[in-house]
Amino acid sequence: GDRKELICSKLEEMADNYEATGDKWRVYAYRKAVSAVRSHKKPICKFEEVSSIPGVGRKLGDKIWEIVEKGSFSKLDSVKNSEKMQIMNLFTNIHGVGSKTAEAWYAMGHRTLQDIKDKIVLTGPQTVGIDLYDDLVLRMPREEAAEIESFVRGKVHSIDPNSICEVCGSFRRGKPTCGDLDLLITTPDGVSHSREVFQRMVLCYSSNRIMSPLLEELHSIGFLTHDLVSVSPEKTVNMHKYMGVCILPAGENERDRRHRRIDIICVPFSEYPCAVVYFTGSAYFNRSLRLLAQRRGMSLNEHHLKRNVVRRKGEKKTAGEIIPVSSEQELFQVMGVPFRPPEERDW
Ligand code: DCP
Ligand code: MG
Ligand code: MN
Repeated sequence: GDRKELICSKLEEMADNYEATGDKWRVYAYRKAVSAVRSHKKPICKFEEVSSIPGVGRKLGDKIWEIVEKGSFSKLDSVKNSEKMQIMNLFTNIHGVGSKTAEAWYAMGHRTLQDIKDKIVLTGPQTVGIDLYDDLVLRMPREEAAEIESFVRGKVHSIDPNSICEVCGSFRRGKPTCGDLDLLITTPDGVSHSREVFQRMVLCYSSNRIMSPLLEELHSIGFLTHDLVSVSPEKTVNMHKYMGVCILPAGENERDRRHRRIDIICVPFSEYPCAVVYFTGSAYFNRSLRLLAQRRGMSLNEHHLKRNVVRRKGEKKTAGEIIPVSSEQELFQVMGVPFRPPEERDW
């Protein structure tokens, strides 16, 4: 029979292990292979079928074939069972802890969350990450993400009915589970091609009149329970950014609610299209899109698309000029890339 789901879950697990050790290239290769196998239309029953899948090299092909033949993946089993890997996974699953920090803690002899609590001076976000470990380690079902989204959207619109509140991230890409909820807020200003000074005024308006009261209300009703990062536009470039933890009010029939991660950003209307594309991701897709822009003498980030950017040895020689775009579609079009719906933006 077809073993696609088994193959994908084993490769995905291996990618997670490599992520915990900081092996970015292997993470990339394994994730890419997972998506290649997923989108492969025919069942995988013969070795030739494995090696014919684009994006699967010979080495990974052998591994996939082992899973098809034996139903198991010996390399995964040995890596997964190693004490070090289990602890690296434990540590990197703490919010705010990457592979380098985990590695350092391991080298210092720490082995459990209790060791970390007792012996490490943690950052604010890491403290939240440990306190809420059992909740934050889980991805939430799409349905719950939708509930959170409509809850916050309701609050946003009661503050300003004209503002736009768009859910981005993995939710917008149609994923069945989400690591967090990513919300983007903006207010139409009717003058989207206006000067930068004006845009900043508009952002400060949204930030003061929408974001600040929104966050205050969400805190006061107990929906936002912990803050991770909060950066207002005075400190950052044209973006009000909030990262935190929320919990939905318990309904009549729900089991106990869990804490969930939420990110909310607020941007000026003129930057909305670039911000939506950035915040929708995936991070891999964003990287490809930026590289593509570079090859065409443009540059793309979460704020702008620019033209006439001259680079020498990767270094920018001219800053270029902003190309105003009014929608996602227009952004793709100006870049000369066929439009891709969010569901097709994993790569
Ligand atoms: N992003 C990016 N580069 C990063 C981090 C984020 O380009 N290093 C962009 C693309 C992501 C989006 O921001 O899709 C949201 O970031 P998340 O970390 O919330 O990632 P996702 O929503 O895609 O996945 P998850 O379900 O794990 O939250
Ligand atoms: Mg997300
Ligand atoms: Mn996020």
